[in-house]
Amino acid sequence: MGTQQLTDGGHVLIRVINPNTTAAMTEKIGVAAREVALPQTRIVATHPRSGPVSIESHFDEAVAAVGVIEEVRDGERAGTDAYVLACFGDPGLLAAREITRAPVIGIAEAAFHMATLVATRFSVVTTLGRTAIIAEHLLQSYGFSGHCRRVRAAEIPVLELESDPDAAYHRIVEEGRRAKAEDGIGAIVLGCGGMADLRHRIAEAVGLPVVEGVTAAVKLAEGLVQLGLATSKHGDLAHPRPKAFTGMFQHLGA
Ligand code: 2AL
Repeated sequence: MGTQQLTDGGHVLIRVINPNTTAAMTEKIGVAAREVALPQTRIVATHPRSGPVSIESHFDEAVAAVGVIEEVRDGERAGTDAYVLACFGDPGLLAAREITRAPVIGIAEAAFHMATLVATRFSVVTTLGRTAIIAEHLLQSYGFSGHCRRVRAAEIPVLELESDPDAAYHRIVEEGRRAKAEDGIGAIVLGCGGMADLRHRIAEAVGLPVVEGVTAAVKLAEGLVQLGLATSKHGDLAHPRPKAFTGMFQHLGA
């Protein structure tokens, strides 16, 4: 079990799933995860075989969630100890928890939790204004609305974090500085998995604690494994009732 794995020299296998299919972003997310992981943690960074190249709409999220499920099914065959869902909408989070006993941590929920441990109030800086509602819904459903002053958008499409990272960095810093001046907050939460590599530079430029979800989620996942805490199989997170699925989803059925 987990406690032993972290104390007896055994490895802990964390599968960090980038729910979009852009390989360069998966690579970047894997690097950030490894930078903060314990020496005995093995990080496998993956993305679905099929799905959107970036996730910045409800439509993208719905399709990406199926890819996340496929990735967790693959992870189960590989003996995964914990999963991180590295997209800020946490797509497919509860469905993923239903099909594994291993902890599954979304980067938005991880970042919200950690931000409340270092500041009374925070603001989120995300990518496009149209996706702010996704973060706002999560804040509400996770119970963090009272801690978040504002979800701000740098108005950068997700893939611009890959194609023009310097311009993206400057836009995020600009918005972070505005948040610091106007929102009455103590910390910034970065609202996209593709911002993982920018966390130190942004924290330095804005002059506030910056909570980044991929790194936060890896540390929470390690903690849960070390404590031997698994996803509850009592109640709604129990394995889904076996049933047939038809057509292109036949392989997901019993
Ligand atoms: C994201 C994210 O983290 N990855 C992605 O493709 N879209 N979320 C966001 N708000 O931009």
